[in-house]
Amino acid sequence: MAEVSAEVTAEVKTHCPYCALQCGTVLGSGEAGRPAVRPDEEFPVNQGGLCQKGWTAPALLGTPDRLTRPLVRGADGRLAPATWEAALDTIAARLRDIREEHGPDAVGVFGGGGLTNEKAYQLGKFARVALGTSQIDYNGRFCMSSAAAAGTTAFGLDRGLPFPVTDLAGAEVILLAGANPAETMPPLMRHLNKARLIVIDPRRTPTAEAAALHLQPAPGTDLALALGLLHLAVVEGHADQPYLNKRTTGFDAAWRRAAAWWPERVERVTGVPVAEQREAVRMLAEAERAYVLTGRGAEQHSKGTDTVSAFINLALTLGLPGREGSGYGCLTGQGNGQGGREHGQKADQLPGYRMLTDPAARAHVASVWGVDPDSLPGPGRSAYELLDALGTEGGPRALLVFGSNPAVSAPHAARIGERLASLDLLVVADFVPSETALMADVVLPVTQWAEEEGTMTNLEGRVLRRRRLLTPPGEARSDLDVLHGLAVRLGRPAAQFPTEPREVFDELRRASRGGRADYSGISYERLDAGEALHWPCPEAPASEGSQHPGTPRLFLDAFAHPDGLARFAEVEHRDSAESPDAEFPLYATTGRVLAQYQSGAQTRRIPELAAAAPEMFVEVHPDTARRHGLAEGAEARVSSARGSTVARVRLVGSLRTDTVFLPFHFAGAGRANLITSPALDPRSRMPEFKVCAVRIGPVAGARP
Ligand SMILES: Nc1nc2c(c(=O)[nH]1)N[C@H]1C(S)=C(S)[C@@H](COP(=O)(O)OP(=O)(O)OC[C@H]3O[C@@H](n4cnc5c(=O)[nH]c(N)nc54)[C@H](O)[C@@H]3O)O[C@H]1N2
Ligand SMILES: Nc1nc2c(c(=O)[nH]1)N[C@H]1C(S)=C(S)[C@@H](COP(=O)(O)OP(=O)(O)OC[C@H]3O[C@@H](n4cnc5c(=O)[nH]c(N)nc54)[C@H](O)[C@@H]3O)O[C@H]1N2
Ligand code: SF4
Ligand SMILES: [Mo]
Repeated sequence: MAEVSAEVTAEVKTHCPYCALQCGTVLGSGEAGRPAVRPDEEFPVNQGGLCQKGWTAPALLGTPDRLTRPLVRGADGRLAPATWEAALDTIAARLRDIREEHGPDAVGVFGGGGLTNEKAYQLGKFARVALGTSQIDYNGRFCMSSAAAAGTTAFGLDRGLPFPVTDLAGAEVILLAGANPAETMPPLMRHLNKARLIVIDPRRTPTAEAAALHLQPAPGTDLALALGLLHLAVVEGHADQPYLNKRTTGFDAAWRRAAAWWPERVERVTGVPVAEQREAVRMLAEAERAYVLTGRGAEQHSKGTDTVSAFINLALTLGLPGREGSGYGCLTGQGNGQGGREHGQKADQLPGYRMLTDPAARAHVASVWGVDPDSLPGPGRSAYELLDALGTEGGPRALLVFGSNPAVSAPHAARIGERLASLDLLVVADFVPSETALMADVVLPVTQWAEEEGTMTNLEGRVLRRRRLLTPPGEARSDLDVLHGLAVRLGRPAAQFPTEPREVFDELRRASRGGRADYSGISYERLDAGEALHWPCPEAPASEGSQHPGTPRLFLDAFAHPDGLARFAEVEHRDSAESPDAEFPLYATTGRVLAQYQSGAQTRRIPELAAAAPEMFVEVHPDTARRHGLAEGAEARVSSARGSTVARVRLVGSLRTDTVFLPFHFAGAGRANLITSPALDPRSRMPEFKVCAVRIGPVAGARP
C-alpha cells in the first residue's frame, strides 16, 4: 500500500469524487484509522444514500500502484522516477522546442469534467496565456455537449437541470430518454421513484424495470420517436396554446416537420408500437407536473443535438419548461460535468460560459488575466478532432492530459492509440497509471479529492465545497501546482498562476462576472457557512447590503434569450452514420454498469468493484446468440468496420434481437471503443458512441 499519511482523526464534509450527483459524504476514519466515508444525511441530493462506488471511493487513496513520484521516460524507453524539478524542466524545455519549431498550436491540452472548477479554469488560462495555444478541449465533449448545444439554442442558457434535483420528487410523470440512473446515479432514484416513469431505452435496464412504461426503440431512432410524440401531443389536443403564445417562438416550423411523423411511420422506423406512443403522450399530458430528462442514450449520436432539441420541442409543446414543478433537464454525468463546461477548458469558450469569438468577452477576460485581448487565440479543434490530428501534418506534436483516459474512452480507439503514440511529447497528470499515462513521456503524480480543497458544480448547478482531510502521499502535488510550475518555466509571472484554490476561485469569480455562468457572488465563506448556492449568483453591489441568493430555479419568469422566449428548433430525423447491413448485421450500443466508472482507471483498481464487474462482456439476445453460434459465457468477437473487441457473452432475453450492448469500462483487447464510430454531430462535435454496425461470432479457437 502507498503511504496514506498518518492515522485519520478528524472528519470533514465533502462530496463523492465520481458522478455529477456529487453525493454529500462525511469523510473520516474507519477501520485501523484508514479513511472512510458515510453519507451526509443533511445533503438534500442523496438524502443519506450512496452507491457502491461512493462507499468504496476511499480505497483508491491508498491503491498499491498509486502514483507518488514523477516519472520520465528514459533513453531505454522505460518510465523511471525523477524529481519534480527534473520532470517539469524536461517538459518545459521540450514544449519550448516544439513551439519554436512548429508554432504555439503544436501543443495541445486535453482536460476533464472531473477537474474542480479551479483546475478547469486554470487549465483554460494556462493553455491560452502560458502556451498561447488554441488547441484545448476536454472529455465533456464526449459527454453532454449535444444537450448543452440544444439547451443553449432553446433557452439561451445551458444548465443541465435548471431546477433542484429535489423538485423531481414532486412530479407525477417523468420521461427519461436514454438514461439509466438506477445504475448511473442510484441515489437519484429516491426522487424519481415518486413519479410514474416512462423510460426510452433499447435495453430493459434496472431503470426500465422500475418504469410504468418502457419504450424500446432501435438505437439511433429517438429523433423520430420524439417527433412522433410531438405529433401525437398536437393531434390529440394536448398542446398548451396559451404557453406557446406567451413563452415560445418557432412552433409552426417545428410542427411542420413533426406533422409528417404520424404514429405508424414512427413505429416502422423505431419499432415502438403505436399504442405505446399514445400511452406515453397521454401520461405526460395528463400529469399536472411532469419532466422530460435526457441522458447519454439520446445524446451520444451524430444527431444528438437535434434529438435533444426534439425532446425539448415536446416539453415546450406541453408547456413544461420554466414552470415550477415541471421542466426539461439533461442529467449531466461527470463529477464536475457542469462546472467543467463553464470555466474555459472547452475549445470555443472563456470563463463565465463566454464565447471565445465574442470581442467583449475576450476584452473582459483578458483584463482579468492581465493580458492583451489580441494575444488570446481563437477557437480550436473539438476533442475527437484534436486527438485525431495528433502527430499529423499541421496537428499538435505535444499533448498535456489532465483528468481523462482517452486511450480507453475515445471512439475509434485504435486510431487514437496510434495518434497518441506518434506524439513528440505526451504528458499525463494522474493519480493512477491509467492506460494513457502508461503511454506518456512524462507522468505527473497529482492529489485526489480527499487531499485537496476546491469547488465542484453538480448537475443542478449548485456549487459545492471539496475539502481536504489527508496529506498527499509521497510527492503528489495538486494540478494547480503543476500548472504553476510549468507556467513559470514558460516565462509567466509566478503571481499569474496561483496554487491556492481559494485564490484561483476568487479570480474565477471576477472572470465570470457578467457572463452567463456568473459565480461572482459565490465565495468559499458563503459555501462554508452552509449556503446552497446555484449559479447564476452575481455579486450584489455594496450599496444593496444583502447578497444574491443564487438561482435554484431558472426561467420561471423568462428564458435567457433577449426577448425572454424559448425557441423551438426545426429538426428532422436522419439515419445514424452506420446502419446494419449484410456484413455487419447488428446494432452495437455502449454504456455503463453500476460498479465501474468511465474508462475504469479508478474503479478497476478497487477490489470490491472489480469483483462486482470483473471483465468485459456483451449483452446478446438468446436468439441472436444462437444464430451467431454463441452461448452464455462464451468469448465473442464483436467487429465493426474499424476493428474488433473481445467480450464474454451474457444472454439477455429482454434485449432487442437486432442490438448488442457493451460497457466501455475495460482496457486492452476488451475496449468497446475499438469498434465505436467517430462520426460527429455537426454542431456539438459529439461522437456517435451509441450506434455502430457490427457482426458477432465466437473467438476463433475458443469453445462456443
Ligand atoms: N456506474 C456509473 N455511473 C456513472 C458513470 C459511469 O461510468 N458508471 N459515468 C457518469 C457519466 S460521465 C455519465 S455521462 C452518466 C451517463 O449516464 P447514462 O446516460 O444513464 O448512462 P449510459 O449507460 O451511457 O446510457 C444510458 C442508457 O442509454 C441507452 N441507450 C443506448 N443507445 C440508445 C439510444 O439510441 N437511444 C436511447 N434512448 N437509449 C440508448 C443504454 O442502453 C443505457 O442504458 O453516468 C454517470 N454515472
Ligand atoms: N463507448 C463509449 N465511450 C464513451 C462513453 C460511452 O458511453 N460509450 N461515454 C463518454 C463519456 S460520457 C465520458 S464523460 C468519457 C469519460 O472518459 P474519461 O475521460 O477517460 O474518464 P475517466 O475514466 O473518468 O478518466 C479520468 C482520468 O483522470 C484521472 N483523474 C480524475 N480526477 C483527476 C484530477 O483531478 N486531476 C487529474 N490530473 N486527473 C484526474 C482519473 O484517475 C482517470 O485516469 O468517456 C466517453 N466514452
Ligand atoms: S451516485 Fe454518483 S456521486 Fe453518488 S455515490 Fe454514486 S458515484 Fe458517487
Ligand atoms: Mo460523461
